[in-house]
Amino acid sequence: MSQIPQAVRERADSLHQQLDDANYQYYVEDEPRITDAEYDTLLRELQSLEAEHPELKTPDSPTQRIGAAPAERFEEVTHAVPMLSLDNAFDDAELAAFVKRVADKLECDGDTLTFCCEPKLDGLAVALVYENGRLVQGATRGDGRTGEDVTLNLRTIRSIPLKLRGDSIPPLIEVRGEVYMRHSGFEALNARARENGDKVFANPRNAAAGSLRQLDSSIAAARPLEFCAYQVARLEGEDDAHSHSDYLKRLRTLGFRTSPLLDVVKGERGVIGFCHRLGEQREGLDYDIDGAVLKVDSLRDQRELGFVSRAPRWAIAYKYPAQEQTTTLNDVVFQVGRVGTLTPVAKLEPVQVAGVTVANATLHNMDEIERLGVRIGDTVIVRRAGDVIPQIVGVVESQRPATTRAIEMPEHCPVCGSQTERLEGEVAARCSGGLFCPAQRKEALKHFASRRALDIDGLGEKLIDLLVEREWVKTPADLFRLEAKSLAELPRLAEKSANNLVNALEAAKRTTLARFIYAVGIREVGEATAASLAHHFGSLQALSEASLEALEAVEDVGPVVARHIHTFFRQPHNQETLEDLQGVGVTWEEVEIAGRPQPLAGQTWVLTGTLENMTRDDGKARLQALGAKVSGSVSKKTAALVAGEAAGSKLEKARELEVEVLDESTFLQRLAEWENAEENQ
Ligand code: D41
Repeated sequence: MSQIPQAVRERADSLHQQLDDANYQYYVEDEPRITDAEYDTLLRELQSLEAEHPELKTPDSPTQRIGAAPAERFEEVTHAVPMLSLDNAFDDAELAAFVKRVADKLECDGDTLTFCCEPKLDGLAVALVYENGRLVQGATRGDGRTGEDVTLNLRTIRSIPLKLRGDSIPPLIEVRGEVYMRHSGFEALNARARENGDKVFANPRNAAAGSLRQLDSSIAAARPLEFCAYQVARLEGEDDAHSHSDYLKRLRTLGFRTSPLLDVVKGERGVIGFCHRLGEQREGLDYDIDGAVLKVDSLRDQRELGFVSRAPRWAIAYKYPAQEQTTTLNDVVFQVGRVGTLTPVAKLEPVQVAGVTVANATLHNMDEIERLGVRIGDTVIVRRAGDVIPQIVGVVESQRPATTRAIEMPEHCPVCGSQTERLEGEVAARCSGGLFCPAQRKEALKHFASRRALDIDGLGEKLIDLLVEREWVKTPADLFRLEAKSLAELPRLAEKSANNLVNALEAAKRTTLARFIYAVGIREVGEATAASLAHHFGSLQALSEASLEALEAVEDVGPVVARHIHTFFRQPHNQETLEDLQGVGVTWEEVEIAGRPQPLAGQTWVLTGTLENMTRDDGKARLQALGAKVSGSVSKKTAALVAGEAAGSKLEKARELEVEVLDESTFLQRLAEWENAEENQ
């Protein structure tokens, strides 16, 4: 065996330690101190040292998280201590009853009882056994008595220490916790699967379960799994814990992540308060929780309370209403959008999902239907999270009746009867009727009148539907020919609001070129692109005459959008509409284009999370129009991070690096200031 030079050994040890520390800072402390790129550089250096000197390659090396040779099957593992299940509580009264039961049994006052409260992660329970600080076995819960040996897969998870930290390492410890996947990791995984034409997962839990059950651990290694510890099931050696929360503290010092949201509270009020507070935070978390777990904190009390059947008397799971339910897909209808896009909408057997009755869900497009393999009559999984439109995320194929039927794209528009067409390379089919189709006419008018377009006050969706149905309005210009006298006859409009509407229409005639371009509804020309076009060309005339090459020269305009714009201005009926609008008095000031200032030139910005009032692409385009570069990752050079709802690791990183963080409303305000400064030039 070759002698390893001392310096090499020391360097390897130091790298090993730095990488372990980085994982600890990232996963346990939620405070990364080095970037992913720096981590990778250290890891590669260690890998190359180990390649030169294979003796350095110990089983607990950070390089050993890459997966091992595929197994043929998982071995069975009998849990030394059974993994219990939990009783459930579904409301405050059941929580109160739990506290009372515990207090009665202990013959004490419920208000003095201390509870350790944790979020209930929606993943998979696993048990990890460490001997003398080394991970020797990891198993799934299975039926609670026997599970499967998934050690090789668990070893790939960076938040599971391969070697325990600190200087009070027990000869034996069994740690239990949940393996789960964050939304950000899940979305990225599904996006990759979609690109490769692979099967996508219905939710993060299924993705985590599927990953943990991979016989080839190199596949598991590529999945963004995480681990959060919640119990010490066995411990030999020094043990001075008196409470569950003492154990959780010990777990942290040993190198495990425990929930940052856990809290120790007193009595019924404390427990109920925790569950409510957590419920409010739930939407904003980057991972799924399905409730809270409430545990009597004192270990002495736990021993006294003991178990009933397979569940401890000293703990309970408080369950939030499920965000997913199964129901029957009764039918699929097709809705016609502004540019004629036919969107399949699922008609469901009404079902309660997270407290709301759901009877419709979006199916996005035919590709999605094909991907899900869903048929009319199927039992489907519906998901409703937050305020988003309910979605169908999966099919229960085992419950498919013999009588299902395929979902077919209609050959004729359900609204106007025109032929439908599906163009090469597009996922959506469209009605070819154009503005002849009342559905498209309505949607086009709604868009035209909307706040970011011509902003016509008082012209709501219902009113537009009515105006189109009565055929009073066929084109946007018709709006400006409406008279207060006739409007006042409409069932929904009193004389006063008819007058107000006419005044609002008059006021809306004075607009900006950017708004006007956005309002006329060119395919794929959003607010930001419209603003770029207005600035670039300066006049409608110049824009309408621009060649494809000239259009593609505009920042943010690619070949597809350029073609849409080009085609739009070459349709005689669109030209007529534009002339007609100018004829009824819609005007704007020509935009000064030379020497446009770029207040953000030289700056790099990052957008993360969900924005409510714009898409991330729009935000990006508007920043770019101001001269900024927009990047996907936060670094020391980032000028500012815009953090929408449910921002995750990028936000953490920005805080760590003390990069300025803007919420959406501040961002909008700043954009408006900069953009107006430009317009006033
Ligand atoms: O987050 C969880 N899913 C979670 C599950 C948690 N935070 N704590 C838990 N505590 C227990 C006891 C009280 C038995 C130590 C649990 C579970 N059990 C559990 N998970 C699946 C079955 C039981």
